[in-house]
Amino acid sequence: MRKPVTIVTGAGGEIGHELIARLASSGSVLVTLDVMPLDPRLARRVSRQFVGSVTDTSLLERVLAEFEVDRVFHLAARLSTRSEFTPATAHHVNVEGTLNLLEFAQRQGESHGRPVLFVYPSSVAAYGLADPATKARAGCVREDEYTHPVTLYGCNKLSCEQLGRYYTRHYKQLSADVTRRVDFRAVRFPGLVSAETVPSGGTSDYASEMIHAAARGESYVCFVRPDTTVPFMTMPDGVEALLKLASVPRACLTRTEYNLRAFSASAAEIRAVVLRAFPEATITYAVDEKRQAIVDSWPADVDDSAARTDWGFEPMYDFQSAFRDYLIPAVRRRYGRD
Ligand code: AKB
Repeated sequence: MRKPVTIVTGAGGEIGHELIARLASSGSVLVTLDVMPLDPRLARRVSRQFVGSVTDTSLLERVLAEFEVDRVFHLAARLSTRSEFTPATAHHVNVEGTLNLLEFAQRQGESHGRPVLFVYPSSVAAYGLADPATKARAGCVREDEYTHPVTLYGCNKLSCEQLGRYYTRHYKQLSADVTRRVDFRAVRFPGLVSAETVPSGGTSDYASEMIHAAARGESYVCFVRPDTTVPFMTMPDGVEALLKLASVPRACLTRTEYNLRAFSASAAEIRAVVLRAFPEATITYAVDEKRQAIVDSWPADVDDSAARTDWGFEPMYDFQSAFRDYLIPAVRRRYGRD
Protein backbone atom coordinates (compact mmCIF):
# COMPACT_ATOMS: atom_id res chain seq x y z
CA MET A 1 0.00 0.00 0.00
CA ARG A 2 1.29 3.51 -0.78
CA LYS A 3 2.07 5.63 2.27
CA PRO A 4 -0.31 8.58 2.78
CA VAL A 5 1.41 11.89 2.13
CA THR A 6 0.72 15.57 2.69
CA ILE A 7 1.15 17.93 -0.25
CA VAL A 8 2.16 21.55 0.30
CA THR A 9 1.83 23.97 -2.64
CA GLY A 10 3.72 27.25 -2.65
CA ALA A 11 6.09 25.42 -0.34
CA GLY A 12 9.00 27.81 -0.79
CA GLY A 13 6.98 30.83 0.33
CA GLU A 14 6.84 32.48 3.74
CA ILE A 15 4.21 30.23 5.30
CA GLY A 16 5.65 27.15 3.58
CA HIS A 17 9.06 27.61 5.22
CA GLU A 18 7.69 27.33 8.73
CA LEU A 19 4.88 24.90 7.96
CA ILE A 20 7.28 22.39 6.37
CA ALA A 21 9.60 22.53 9.35
CA ARG A 22 6.67 21.82 11.71
CA LEU A 23 5.13 19.08 9.57
CA ALA A 24 8.48 17.36 8.99
CA SER A 25 9.35 17.35 12.68
CA SER A 26 6.00 15.73 13.50
CA GLY A 27 6.83 12.89 11.11
CA SER A 28 4.57 13.78 8.14
CA VAL A 29 5.71 12.51 4.76
CA LEU A 30 5.80 15.60 2.55
CA VAL A 31 5.48 16.23 -1.16
CA THR A 32 5.83 19.82 -2.32
CA LEU A 33 4.91 21.86 -5.36
CA ASP A 34 6.45 25.24 -6.08
CA VAL A 35 7.40 27.17 -9.20
CA MET A 36 10.96 27.50 -7.85
CA PRO A 37 13.24 24.74 -6.54
CA LEU A 38 13.18 24.66 -2.73
CA ASP A 39 15.97 26.10 -0.63
CA PRO A 40 18.23 23.04 0.05
CA ARG A 41 17.61 23.27 3.82
CA LEU A 42 13.88 22.94 3.16
CA ALA A 43 14.31 20.34 0.41
CA ARG A 44 16.05 18.01 2.89
CA ARG A 45 12.85 17.82 4.92
CA VAL A 46 10.56 16.66 2.10
CA SER A 47 10.24 13.29 0.37
CA ARG A 48 9.76 14.69 -3.07
CA GLN A 49 9.58 18.15 -4.59
CA PHE A 50 7.80 18.94 -7.83
CA VAL A 51 8.90 22.14 -9.53
CA GLY A 52 6.01 23.64 -11.44
CA SER A 53 2.77 25.55 -11.22
CA VAL A 54 -0.60 24.71 -9.68
CA THR A 55 -2.00 25.74 -13.07
CA ASP A 56 -0.26 22.77 -14.72
CA THR A 57 -2.86 20.00 -14.65
CA SER A 58 -0.52 17.44 -16.23
CA LEU A 59 1.89 17.93 -13.32
CA LEU A 60 -0.98 17.38 -10.89
CA GLU A 61 -1.87 14.17 -12.84
CA ARG A 62 1.68 12.92 -12.21
CA VAL A 63 1.37 13.58 -8.48
CA LEU A 64 -2.03 11.88 -8.49
CA ALA A 65 -0.57 8.80 -10.20
CA GLU A 66 2.39 8.48 -7.84
CA PHE A 67 1.10 9.40 -4.39
CA GLU A 68 -1.76 8.76 -2.03
CA VAL A 69 -2.48 12.26 -0.76
CA ASP A 70 -4.41 12.61 2.49
CA ARG A 71 -3.87 16.30 3.20
CA VAL A 72 -3.41 19.38 1.03
CA PHE A 73 -2.01 22.66 2.36
CA HIS A 74 -2.62 24.90 -0.63
CA LEU A 75 -0.44 27.96 -0.02
CA ALA A 76 0.48 28.95 -3.57
CA ALA A 77 -0.83 32.42 -4.42
CA ARG A 78 0.10 35.82 -5.76
CA LEU A 79 -0.37 38.42 -3.04
CA SER A 80 -2.39 41.62 -3.07
CA THR A 81 0.04 44.22 -4.43
CA ARG A 82 1.54 41.93 -7.05
CA SER A 83 -1.88 40.76 -8.26
CA GLU A 84 -2.95 44.34 -9.08
CA PHE A 85 -0.23 44.58 -11.75
CA THR A 86 -1.32 41.44 -13.63
CA PRO A 87 -4.89 40.67 -12.61
CA ALA A 88 -5.58 38.03 -15.27
CA THR A 89 -2.42 36.06 -14.41
CA ALA A 90 -3.15 36.43 -10.70
CA HIS A 91 -6.68 35.11 -11.24
CA HIS A 92 -5.30 32.19 -13.23
CA VAL A 93 -2.88 31.23 -10.44
CA ASN A 94 -5.04 32.11 -7.45
CA VAL A 95 -8.44 30.82 -8.58
CA GLU A 96 -7.88 28.35 -11.41
CA GLY A 97 -4.90 26.94 -9.49
CA THR A 98 -7.14 26.42 -6.46
CA LEU A 99 -9.86 24.82 -8.57
CA ASN A 100 -7.24 22.43 -9.99
CA LEU A 101 -6.15 21.50 -6.48
CA LEU A 102 -9.74 20.99 -5.29
CA GLU A 103 -10.42 18.70 -8.25
CA PHE A 104 -7.13 16.93 -7.50
CA ALA A 105 -8.22 16.45 -3.86
CA GLN A 106 -11.63 15.10 -4.90
CA ARG A 107 -10.01 12.61 -7.28
CA GLN A 108 -7.46 11.55 -4.69
CA GLY A 109 -10.28 10.98 -2.21
CA GLU A 110 -12.24 8.97 -4.78
CA SER A 111 -9.21 6.81 -5.47
CA HIS A 112 -8.39 5.97 -1.85
CA GLY A 113 -11.92 6.18 -0.49
CA ARG A 114 -11.29 8.70 2.31
CA PRO A 115 -11.90 12.44 2.60
CA VAL A 116 -8.93 14.62 1.73
CA LEU A 117 -8.29 17.45 4.16
CA PHE A 118 -7.80 20.71 2.26
CA VAL A 119 -6.37 23.59 4.30
CA TYR A 120 -6.45 27.00 2.69
CA PRO A 121 -5.06 30.35 3.84
CA SER A 122 -7.52 33.05 2.93
CA SER A 123 -6.90 36.63 3.97
CA VAL A 124 -8.13 39.79 5.64
CA ALA A 125 -8.06 41.07 2.03
CA ALA A 126 -11.41 39.29 1.59
CA TYR A 127 -12.92 42.34 3.30
CA GLY A 128 -13.54 45.67 1.65
CA LEU A 129 -14.55 48.74 3.67
CA ALA A 130 -15.72 51.58 1.51
CA ASP A 131 -13.99 54.50 3.28
CA PRO A 132 -12.21 55.49 6.54
CA ALA A 133 -15.51 56.38 8.23
CA THR A 134 -16.85 52.89 7.49
CA LYS A 135 -13.58 51.38 8.75
CA ALA A 136 -13.83 53.36 11.99
CA ARG A 137 -17.50 52.42 12.43
CA ALA A 138 -16.99 48.74 11.56
CA GLY A 139 -14.45 48.06 14.35
CA CYS A 140 -13.96 44.34 14.74
CA VAL A 141 -15.61 42.63 11.76
CA ARG A 142 -17.18 39.19 11.64
CA GLU A 143 -16.67 36.72 8.79
CA ASP A 144 -19.88 37.53 6.93
CA GLU A 145 -19.69 41.31 7.11
CA TYR A 146 -18.14 43.73 4.58
CA THR A 147 -17.07 41.04 2.12
CA HIS A 148 -16.71 43.41 -0.83
CA PRO A 149 -12.96 43.31 -1.54
CA VAL A 150 -11.34 46.08 -3.55
CA THR A 151 -8.37 44.01 -4.75
CA LEU A 152 -8.24 41.20 -7.27
CA TYR A 153 -6.41 39.14 -4.63
CA GLY A 154 -9.26 39.74 -2.14
CA CYS A 155 -11.83 38.74 -4.78
CA ASN A 156 -9.76 35.62 -5.49
CA LYS A 157 -9.56 34.67 -1.81
CA LEU A 158 -13.30 35.08 -1.38
CA SER A 159 -14.10 33.02 -4.47
CA CYS A 160 -11.70 30.26 -3.39
CA GLU A 161 -13.41 30.12 0.01
CA GLN A 162 -16.70 29.62 -1.87
CA LEU A 163 -15.19 26.99 -4.17
CA GLY A 164 -13.88 25.08 -1.16
CA ARG A 165 -17.26 25.18 0.50
CA TYR A 166 -18.89 24.01 -2.77
CA TYR A 167 -16.54 21.02 -3.07
CA THR A 168 -17.16 20.11 0.58
CA ARG A 169 -20.93 20.54 0.66
CA HIS A 170 -22.44 20.57 -2.82
CA TYR A 171 -19.99 19.09 -5.36
CA LYS A 172 -21.87 17.51 -8.29
CA GLN A 173 -25.12 17.70 -6.35
CA LEU A 174 -27.17 16.51 -9.34
CA SER A 175 -25.20 13.29 -9.84
CA ALA A 176 -26.53 10.32 -7.94
CA ASP A 177 -23.31 8.37 -7.50
CA VAL A 178 -20.84 10.99 -6.31
CA THR A 179 -19.30 10.86 -2.86
CA ARG A 180 -17.86 14.21 -1.77
CA ARG A 181 -14.27 13.69 -0.75
CA VAL A 182 -12.99 17.18 0.03
CA ASP A 183 -12.93 18.47 3.60
CA PHE A 184 -12.11 22.16 3.04
CA ARG A 185 -11.09 24.45 5.92
CA ALA A 186 -9.90 28.03 5.55
CA VAL A 187 -8.47 30.70 7.81
CA ARG A 188 -8.53 34.38 6.98
CA PHE A 189 -5.03 35.43 7.92
CA PRO A 190 -4.28 38.98 9.04
CA GLY A 191 -0.85 40.42 8.13
CA LEU A 192 1.71 37.75 9.04
CA VAL A 193 5.09 38.73 10.46
CA SER A 194 7.99 36.31 10.41
CA ALA A 195 11.49 36.68 11.80
CA GLU A 196 12.81 34.15 9.28
CA THR A 197 11.52 35.42 5.94
CA VAL A 198 10.60 38.73 4.33
CA PRO A 199 7.35 38.78 2.34
CA SER A 200 7.11 39.98 -1.21
CA GLY A 201 4.16 41.26 -3.19
CA GLY A 202 1.81 41.87 -0.25
CA THR A 203 0.39 45.12 1.10
CA SER A 204 0.76 44.32 4.80
CA ASP A 205 4.50 43.82 4.12
CA TYR A 206 5.50 47.13 5.75
CA ALA A 207 5.43 45.58 9.25
CA SER A 208 7.93 42.85 8.33
CA GLU A 209 10.00 45.14 6.13
CA MET A 210 10.41 47.66 8.97
CA ILE A 211 11.80 45.16 11.44
CA HIS A 212 14.04 43.30 8.98
CA ALA A 213 15.48 46.55 7.59
CA ALA A 214 16.22 47.84 11.11
CA ALA A 215 17.94 44.58 12.06
CA ARG A 216 20.05 44.71 8.87
CA GLY A 217 21.08 48.27 9.68
CA GLU A 218 19.25 49.65 6.63
CA SER A 219 16.94 52.65 6.59
CA TYR A 220 13.30 52.01 5.70
CA VAL A 221 10.65 54.15 4.08
CA CYS A 222 7.20 53.00 5.15
CA PHE A 223 4.61 53.20 2.35
CA VAL A 224 1.56 53.71 4.59
CA ARG A 225 0.51 56.48 7.00
CA PRO A 226 1.51 56.19 10.68
CA ASP A 227 -2.12 55.72 11.78
CA THR A 228 -2.75 52.79 9.41
CA THR A 229 -4.14 49.96 11.51
CA VAL A 230 -4.82 46.34 10.55
CA PRO A 231 -4.67 43.05 12.44
CA PHE A 232 -1.47 40.99 12.53
CA MET A 233 -0.08 37.78 13.91
CA THR A 234 3.32 36.11 14.04
CA MET A 235 4.17 33.35 11.62
CA PRO A 236 4.60 30.72 14.38
CA ASP A 237 1.06 31.49 15.56
CA GLY A 238 -0.20 31.38 11.95
CA VAL A 239 1.36 27.98 11.31
CA GLU A 240 0.16 26.64 14.65
CA ALA A 241 -3.37 27.75 13.69
CA LEU A 242 -3.21 25.90 10.36
CA LEU A 243 -2.09 22.72 12.12
CA LYS A 244 -4.73 23.05 14.81
CA LEU A 245 -7.51 23.65 12.30
CA ALA A 246 -6.28 20.62 10.33
CA SER A 247 -6.42 18.42 13.42
CA VAL A 248 -9.96 18.99 14.72
CA PRO A 249 -12.88 16.70 13.84
CA ARG A 250 -15.08 18.15 11.09
CA ALA A 251 -18.08 17.97 13.44
CA CYS A 252 -16.53 20.75 15.60
CA LEU A 253 -16.60 23.22 12.73
CA THR A 254 -19.63 25.45 12.21
CA ARG A 255 -18.20 27.20 9.14
CA THR A 256 -15.61 26.70 6.40
CA GLU A 257 -13.68 29.97 6.87
CA TYR A 258 -12.46 31.53 10.12
CA ASN A 259 -11.06 34.93 11.02
CA LEU A 260 -7.75 34.92 12.88
CA ARG A 261 -5.84 37.72 14.59
CA ALA A 262 -3.38 38.12 17.43
CA PHE A 263 -3.12 41.91 17.75
CA SER A 264 -4.13 45.03 15.93
CA ALA A 265 -1.44 47.69 15.62
CA SER A 266 -0.80 50.90 13.74
CA ALA A 267 2.30 51.45 11.61
CA ALA A 268 3.40 54.08 14.17
CA GLU A 269 3.11 51.59 17.05
CA ILE A 270 5.15 49.04 15.10
CA ARG A 271 7.74 51.68 14.22
CA ALA A 272 8.03 52.68 17.90
CA VAL A 273 8.63 49.15 19.12
CA VAL A 274 11.19 48.51 16.36
CA LEU A 275 13.02 51.77 17.20
CA ARG A 276 13.13 50.83 20.89
CA ALA A 277 14.95 47.62 19.91
CA PHE A 278 17.15 49.25 17.22
CA PRO A 279 17.55 52.90 18.34
CA GLU A 280 19.99 53.69 15.51
CA ALA A 281 17.46 52.66 12.82
CA THR A 282 15.92 55.24 10.47
CA ILE A 283 12.27 54.66 9.61
CA THR A 284 10.48 57.39 7.67
CA TYR A 285 7.19 57.58 5.77
CA ALA A 286 6.47 58.21 2.09
CA VAL A 287 2.87 57.26 1.53
CA ASP A 288 2.04 55.32 -1.62
CA GLU A 289 -1.59 56.42 -2.00
CA LYS A 290 -2.58 53.38 -4.03
CA ARG A 291 -1.21 50.83 -1.59
CA GLN A 292 -2.57 52.96 1.26
CA ALA A 293 -6.07 52.70 -0.23
CA ILE A 294 -5.77 48.91 -0.23
CA VAL A 295 -4.84 48.73 3.47
CA ASP A 296 -7.49 51.33 4.29
CA SER A 297 -10.09 48.95 2.84
CA TRP A 298 -9.08 46.22 5.32
CA PRO A 299 -10.63 46.23 8.78
CA ALA A 300 -8.69 47.60 11.75
CA ASP A 301 -9.52 44.35 13.52
CA VAL A 302 -11.44 41.12 13.03
CA ASP A 303 -13.61 39.04 15.33
CA ASP A 304 -11.91 35.66 15.83
CA SER A 305 -14.45 34.27 18.31
CA ALA A 306 -15.71 31.54 15.94
CA ALA A 307 -12.16 30.10 15.65
CA ARG A 308 -11.69 30.32 19.42
CA THR A 309 -15.00 28.62 20.17
CA ASP A 310 -15.04 25.95 17.44
CA TRP A 311 -11.44 24.76 17.47
CA GLY A 312 -9.66 26.43 20.36
CA PHE A 313 -7.61 28.98 18.39
CA GLU A 314 -5.40 30.83 20.85
CA PRO A 315 -2.37 32.75 19.61
CA MET A 316 0.70 32.60 21.82
CA TYR A 317 1.90 36.17 21.15
CA ASP A 318 0.17 39.50 21.70
CA PHE A 319 1.66 42.78 20.44
CA GLN A 320 4.21 43.17 23.25
CA SER A 321 5.30 39.54 23.45
CA ALA A 322 5.40 39.12 19.65
CA PHE A 323 8.18 41.71 19.47
CA ARG A 324 9.83 41.13 22.86
CA ASP A 325 9.90 37.31 22.90
CA TYR A 326 9.90 36.33 19.23
CA LEU A 327 10.56 38.95 16.54
CA ILE A 328 13.32 41.07 18.10
CA PRO A 329 15.48 38.21 19.48
CA ALA A 330 15.01 36.10 16.33
CA VAL A 331 15.85 38.89 13.83
CA ARG A 332 18.87 39.85 15.97
CA ARG A 333 20.12 36.26 15.70
CA ARG A 334 19.28 36.08 11.99
CA TYR A 335 21.37 39.16 11.15
CA GLY A 336 24.12 38.55 13.73
CA ARG A 337 23.06 41.49 15.93
CA ASP A 338 22.88 39.64 19.25
C1 AKB B 1 -1.01 40.76 1.54
O1 AKB B 1 -0.65 41.83 2.04
O2 AKB B 1 -1.37 40.61 0.37
C2 AKB B 1 -1.04 39.54 2.44
C3 AKB B 1 -2.38 39.35 3.03
C4 AKB B 1 -2.88 40.29 4.06
O3 AKB B 1 -3.05 38.40 2.69
N1 AKB B 1 -0.06 39.66 3.46
